[in-house]
Amino acid sequence: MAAMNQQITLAARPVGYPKESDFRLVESPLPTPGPGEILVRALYLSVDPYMRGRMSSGKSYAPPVELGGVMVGGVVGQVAESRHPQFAGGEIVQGDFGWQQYAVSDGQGVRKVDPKLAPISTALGILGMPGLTAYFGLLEIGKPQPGETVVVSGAAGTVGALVGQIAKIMGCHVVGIAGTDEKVRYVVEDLGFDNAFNYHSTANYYRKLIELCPNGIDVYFDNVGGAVTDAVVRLINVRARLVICGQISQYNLERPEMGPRWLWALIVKQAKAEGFLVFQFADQFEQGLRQMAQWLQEGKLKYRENVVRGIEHAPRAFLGMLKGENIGKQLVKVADL
Ligand code: NAP
Ligand code: FER
Repeated sequence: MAAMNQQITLAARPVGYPKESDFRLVESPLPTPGPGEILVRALYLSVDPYMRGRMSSGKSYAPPVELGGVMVGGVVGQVAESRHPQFAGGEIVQGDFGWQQYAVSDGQGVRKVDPKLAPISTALGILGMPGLTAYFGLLEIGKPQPGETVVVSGAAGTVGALVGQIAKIMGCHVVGIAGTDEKVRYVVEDLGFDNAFNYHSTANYYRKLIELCPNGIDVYFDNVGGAVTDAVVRLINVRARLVICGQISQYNLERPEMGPRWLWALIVKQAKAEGFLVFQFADQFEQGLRQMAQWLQEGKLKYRENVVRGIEHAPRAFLGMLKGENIGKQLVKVADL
């Protein structure tokens, strides 16, 4: 029997929270690379919040996944066959190959991964898109200064955990907001945040923030939006910077909540709220990755991963990530090196 390629496709466009039945595991014939192409064997699939947006039909920075199409996603894999002059068989690469065991690529947007630098899975986390999001979002848009107070929501997540640690490197007072007591302990005890609180068990976010941010808030790195953000904004200082990175509290709502009612605070505090997409910094990615790798090697940055094994578990891992069930970057291991 010919070798087959297992893929996870989009079976239905979700309404509200996605369900496992919105995905389908299918088998298709193994693709073969043509001239100038490579065949990549997936080792790790990434699971990220932005994928929720790509499951809906609405227009965004990238087209939606088609019904029946392979789910999008970053992948770390090995070149199984190369007919491309710049890639050799056996090399480790990272690219947007989607949730499938094998993919053919013309090499566009494919990055070589150095297995000696760090574990190859980090190319989807700390040394990949989420790491770059934390790095450029905080430093280029948040512009944290020593002694300032930085608050980060989604604090124990892939991006948030790095934002807090980079803010500590910059000499800031760092307060995190996360969804469980274990996550709160993780960011304070393991990652060195000054303080954190659990937004599920805290009744009054505003009062808690007054207690944890006695000098007000200079930089807010927002991963979540909603009521958490409403409370943070009431405490911003003059010339504060609000970095709008994500709004995950809104991604699975059937009807989005009311928009922000806090723009008045931006006037009074002469503050700035700025949204960004990590890709706008593409021409600086190399420098960002170099700096993140150096901090990692110096032991100044820590990270965690939550790895499930088997492509058939990718949908479950994705749904779990959206609900905050994991600590650390969620990955799906598809094959051994
Ligand atoms: P992540 O934080 O590792 O995982 C998502 C986390 O969101 C969950 O662990 C959960 O943690 C939290 N969450 C889920 N529902 C929530 C709700 N209703 N309210 C508050 N928190 C909720 O994911 P990530 O990859 O690091 O991404 C973090 C954010 O950055 C996302 O909003 C993502 O869309 C955004 N992002 C933006 C860019 C960009 O270019 N702008 C790039 C990458 C990521 P809890 O247990 O704490 O609730
Ligand atoms: C993300 C959330 C949203 C992300 C990108 C977007 C790369 C962009 C959304 C849009 O353009 O509609 O986590 O990560």
